[in-house]
Amino acid sequence: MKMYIHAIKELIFSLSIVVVLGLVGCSRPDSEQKSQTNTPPNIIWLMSEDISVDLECYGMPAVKTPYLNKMAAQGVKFQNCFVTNSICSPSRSAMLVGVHQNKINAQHHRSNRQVPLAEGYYPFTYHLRKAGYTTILGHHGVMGKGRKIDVNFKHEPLGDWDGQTKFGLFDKYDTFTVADQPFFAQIQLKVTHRGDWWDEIRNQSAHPVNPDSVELPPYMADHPVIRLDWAKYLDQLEYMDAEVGMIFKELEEKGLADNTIVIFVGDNGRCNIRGKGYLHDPGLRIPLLVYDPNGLSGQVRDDVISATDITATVLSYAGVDIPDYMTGRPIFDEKFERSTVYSARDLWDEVEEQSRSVTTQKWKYIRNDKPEVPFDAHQGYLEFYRPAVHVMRTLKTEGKLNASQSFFFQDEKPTEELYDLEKDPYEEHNLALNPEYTTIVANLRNELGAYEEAYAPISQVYEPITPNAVELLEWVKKEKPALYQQMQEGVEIGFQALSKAYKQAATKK
Ligand SMILES: [Ca+2]
Repeated sequence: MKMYIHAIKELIFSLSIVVVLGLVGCSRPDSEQKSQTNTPPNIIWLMSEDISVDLECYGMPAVKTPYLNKMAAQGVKFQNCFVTNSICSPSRSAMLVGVHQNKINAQHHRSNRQVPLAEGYYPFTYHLRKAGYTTILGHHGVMGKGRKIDVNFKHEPLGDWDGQTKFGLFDKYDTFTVADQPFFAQIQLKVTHRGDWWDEIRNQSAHPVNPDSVELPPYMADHPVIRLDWAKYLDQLEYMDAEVGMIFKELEEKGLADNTIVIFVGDNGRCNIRGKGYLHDPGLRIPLLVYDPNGLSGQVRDDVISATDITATVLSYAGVDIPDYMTGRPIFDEKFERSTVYSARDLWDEVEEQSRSVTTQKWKYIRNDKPEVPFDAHQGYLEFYRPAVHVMRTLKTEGKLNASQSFFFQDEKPTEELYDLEKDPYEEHNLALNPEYTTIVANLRNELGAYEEAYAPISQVYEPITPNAVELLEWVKKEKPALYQQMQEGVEIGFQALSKAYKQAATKK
């Protein structure tokens, strides 16, 4: 079968050379020429970790992202693209199958890693491979090589897939070549994920972002530690932007630029207050840029897009019929129509959570089924990674937070939230209990109920991986009191290094 696909690919490739050569010397107008070749396009899916719409081309002050700006200017920029869950693995699970994660029972973070996908569901790479694509994971030139998968069903990075005994997602790692055509490459841009490298990236930057130039959202306290943390985040975005530039350069050098579509997205929102882990705007709204050398240029779209639509779009570019089971739809299809995105937040490490939301272009409705779990849930892992939370907890005890800033630190969550995203983009005014909006709340509540029914999990199996962050935090508190104190002051004390030290200490015992 593999041989057969390979032979077909070689045939398609040689035919495409004939087609291309055949065009030389013709005097058709440009636009007509573009639609003449039937060569399937190569597709590159770049996925940056933990970012909201914080790029220069989305209006973020103090950050310079020239390569992504160029992508936006020469491609299509989506203003209202939302993930279906604001944490890595559920969001990635949804994108890899093109189906809302709740429907395939992949909603609990880092769970069900030994449970095969239900019958009839496939990772989208399965369809691409059937259509003759070489599927590639990662890239030799990006930090950590960009091979993260992190999905909540049984899988292997490489190898064949039949969903019963074979669970491979990709054909190979790291490098796309002319001979791989048509190819699909998914490249993870990890630098933007919080990690021990953030300081190093900032220190090595020729133009570190000036903390005085950043603009903080109003729900964050204006404090030097928070400004510096924000500047560091923007430094990582700049590094990531350069990685994007490097990939475009490689496409040019290898002569692949004219037939390679590049899609850029985030996998969930920024790791900060109201971001990753929350159904508020910074958690759900991700950048989406699509650059098609033979497609639309300089377009901006305001309609709502679900991250699962990106998956369907990739299949559509590859000429694959969209499987009936998919909840995503191709965004460039003339019949594309979406007015709402359904998102959910469930388990994350030790924090049992259940919140659901419906987002439209104008409205965001959230239903919190566990209001007793506060937004600031003191989650072990996040204690290492949220300088702003530590600083703002202190400011709260000193009575120095305003209403918008205190919202995140309430003892309980509201049961329902409603925000007017057009008038109140920072979601500072919860309208859910305002009698003027009763009808809107009722309609969105119904809409959410319909989604819950349509996307009800096909199975209730639920096997989470036990996280070690809670024990690690206890250990740091007991064995490294000075570091623990620094953490309370907003210093990122290094989760990875401490995790290693803790494991070593545990082995010695
Ligand atoms: Ca992520």
